Amino acid sequence: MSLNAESTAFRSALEVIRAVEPRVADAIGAELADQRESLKLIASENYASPATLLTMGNWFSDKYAEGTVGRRFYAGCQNVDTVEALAAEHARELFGAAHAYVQPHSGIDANLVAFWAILADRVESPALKKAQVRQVNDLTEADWFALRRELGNQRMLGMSLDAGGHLTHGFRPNISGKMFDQRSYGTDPATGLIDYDRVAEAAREFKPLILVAGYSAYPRKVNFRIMREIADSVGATFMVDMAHFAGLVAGKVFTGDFDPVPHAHIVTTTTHKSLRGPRGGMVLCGPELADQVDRGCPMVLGGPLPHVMAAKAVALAEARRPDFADYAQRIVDNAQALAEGLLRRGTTLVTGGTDNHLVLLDVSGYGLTGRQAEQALLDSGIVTNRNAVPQDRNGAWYTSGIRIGTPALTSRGLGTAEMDVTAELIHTVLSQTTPGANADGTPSKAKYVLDPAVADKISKQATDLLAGFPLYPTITLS
Ligand code: DSN
Repeated sequence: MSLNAESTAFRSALEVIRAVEPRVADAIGAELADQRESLKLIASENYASPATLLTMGNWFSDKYAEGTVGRRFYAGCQNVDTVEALAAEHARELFGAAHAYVQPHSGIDANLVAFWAILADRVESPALKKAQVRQVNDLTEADWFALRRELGNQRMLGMSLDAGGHLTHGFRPNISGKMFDQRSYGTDPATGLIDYDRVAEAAREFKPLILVAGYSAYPRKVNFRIMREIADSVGATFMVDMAHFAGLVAGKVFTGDFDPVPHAHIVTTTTHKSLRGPRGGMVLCGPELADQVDRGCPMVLGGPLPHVMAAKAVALAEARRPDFADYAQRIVDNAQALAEGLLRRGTTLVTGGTDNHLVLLDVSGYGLTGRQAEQALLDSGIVTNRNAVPQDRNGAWYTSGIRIGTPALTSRGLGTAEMDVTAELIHTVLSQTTPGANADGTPSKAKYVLDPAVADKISKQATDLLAGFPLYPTITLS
């Protein structure tokens, strides 16, 4: 594709949008300008390719397509079948999975599909068999009542939130916490690492139906072979949510015991984080759970989004190219360089470093809460997010941590030398920020003091750093 084709496509699209609602066209242009100028270190964000972005803006959006490929509840789905089948084929080939379901709209949706596939397989199917009926509508009122109680009375064991687990792994503010009786495994307080013996002990005591592995703020690899052995030892279904590190699995940075696909009964992911695709979700599994997974819509999902499934096909095709493995390795090299740069400057890191795409800073050493640090960094052109650290004394709102990740900056082409500069910028901001006070003089967990001249200087240095690595270099909007 030539330089001009991408620019022409986006410029033309904006012209069409501007004719209807110019403020939206302006906001789209402003968002590109903001993303170009800021040092994006949010571990869950990335930059999708122009091809992936363009695939989402078309008439596929207008089509209803409930059902699965070749078996729809609407007529006229032949072209949707083409893109959904392509996305699933690319996903199976890329991850070496027997089955791929590409309809989930997000990570939470993918997890809900997985939970209900497991519940259907482990709880509903045996109940139907026992009652000698084919489907739930054929159950007596009494049997249906008993099944509903049974479905709502199952156990899940997942990683605790402050150790880096995810809200959708059975925590009360999320639907999963209302569906399941949940217990958490944490990390070793001394090392910050998962203690597999403790996980096994918790599994033996709690006897969960589902053992969940996966994280959104744990900076280390997980040994999925050991986790599977633990699941097997208590008869649990082993589920891995690889939303954060799917790109590292796709790029063969995580292999063997660290690749979840050969070890888990079911794997869920988003497609837009380290995988660098469109916003969305996906489920991978073996043949045993495939039929139940394919019932995701209408079980828990609204109608599939064909334009997004088409974009998943494009992004997954990109991830199957040989250069994606190089990209995935550079994500980890960059995260390690960033961690080393911060450690050299005296920053405290949870687990003392990283072996994936993210680094978790404990900013209490700077005398700050995560919220104060996040805002001071933002003032300085560095976009991060605050995050709890293990045994966090500041709770989930203010926190004591800052989570940073390298997928986005690696997509822009920044390398290990630039990560050292980034570490210097972060350290300068944090060491020059002090906690603020409330109006009554009491210490505030949100307010902070940072000399605007320092923030401006760091912002300028961040912009200078990024100038050598233009974002979407083929696209000029004016
Ligand atoms: N929002 C994603 C993250 O930032 O990790 C996961 O939900």
